[in-house]
Amino acid sequence: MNIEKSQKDFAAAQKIIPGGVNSPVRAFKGVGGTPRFFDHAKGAYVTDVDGNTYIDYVGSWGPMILGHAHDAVIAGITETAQKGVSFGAPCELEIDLAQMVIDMVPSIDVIRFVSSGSEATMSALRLARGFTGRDKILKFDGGYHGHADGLLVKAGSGAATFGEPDSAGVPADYAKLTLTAPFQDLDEVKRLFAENKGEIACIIVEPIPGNTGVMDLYSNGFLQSLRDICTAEGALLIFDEVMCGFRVSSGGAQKLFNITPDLTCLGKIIGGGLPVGAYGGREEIMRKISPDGPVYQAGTLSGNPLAMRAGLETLSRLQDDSLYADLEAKSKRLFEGLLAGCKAAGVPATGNRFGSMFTVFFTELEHVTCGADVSGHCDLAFFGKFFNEMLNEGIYLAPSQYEAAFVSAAHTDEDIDNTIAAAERVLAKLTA
Ligand code: KE4
Repeated sequence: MNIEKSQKDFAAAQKIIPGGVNSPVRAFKGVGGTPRFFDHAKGAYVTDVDGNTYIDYVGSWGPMILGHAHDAVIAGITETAQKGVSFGAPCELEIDLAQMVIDMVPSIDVIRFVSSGSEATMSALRLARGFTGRDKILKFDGGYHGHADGLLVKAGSGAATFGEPDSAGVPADYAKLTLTAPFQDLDEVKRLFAENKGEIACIIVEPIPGNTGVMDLYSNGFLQSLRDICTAEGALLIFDEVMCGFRVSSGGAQKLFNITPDLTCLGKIIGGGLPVGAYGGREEIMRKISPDGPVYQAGTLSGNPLAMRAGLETLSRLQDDSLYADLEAKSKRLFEGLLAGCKAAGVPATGNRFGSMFTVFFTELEHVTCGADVSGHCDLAFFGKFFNEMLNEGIYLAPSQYEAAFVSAAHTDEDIDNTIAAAERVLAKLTA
């Protein structure tokens, strides 16, 4: 496969942009090789600057659930752009998208738009602290909620369990306000609440984690237990649905599981590929947000008409449950086909899937249930080889074992068949 232009572009980009990318995972550090520079995309396909076309399972990390450059989304953006892309003042499109999200996500009475998932979670945490008057927050190892300082924290070593910064530049004293626990570890969650009685403002959790690979927190009742603990402790339960919101159902994971959070963070799909994030929840909580209340949050481009129109054209096509039935059927077939291919090739693998988001893990484990299972028991080197061989076969997967694959409405049965066939060839080659 000729990738000369991507190689040249990458060399040029690295001179003037950190790592040559504007978001670290894109640099292929986890898998090796040269990141592809894309020229255009349509439906289920992306085409790089060398003219190579791939079946895309990244979908811009989730937003492209309808497929790339959907005709109606492009038409809507084009029409709105002619009338101005940002006013820095209210516009009716903000009301339209707010109402659409509120109709789709019953736990949201009031919503505020921002411009990224990170802004949504950062704002939701400040709101939880402002509403409860408490300073500490609890997140989970392997839970990713964007790059706000207090969220770049992993489990602290030793019994202290105070967080340690996951990134340079995060003050240790600040990170200490972030408590962490492993996924599935209810005893640790209860211990932290007992040890920090009345001090924890919220739990923030991806109801379907997708940033340490896809995890299942629902089947064993863990998610419901978090709901019960927050209710009992007077802490807020924040569902970070930036990735799974509108991905697994028209009302996100909370509709699928029938578990009601106090606040929900959204992003990705809600903007249809343009920069939109949002946070919302019960009226009594959201009215604490400026200018109604004392919790400040602001944004120059929040609610701009162009991004609002992209979100409206996308979400309006997700009201139809038959779309989710189609996504479920295609994703199930792909997921099971990949695992069957691994089994046939004698490659130990397992996986987790909810709707059109899934992860296949190369591991001897029967189930992968938490971040430690991935970091300690998955063959990351084999994943890197598999990723690059699939790339050469024209299949674009997420460049990390810690990510999810996304199927879109634009993927055809033929795309699924071709992907499974490519995986079978790659697995045979890697085990020869
Ligand atoms: P953004 O600031 O990247 O829009 O959203 C942050 C975020 C918050 N919450 C969840 C559950 C998320 O998955 C994300 C971002 N997801 C990653 C993919 N694992 C974005 C890709 C990237 O970082 O480049």
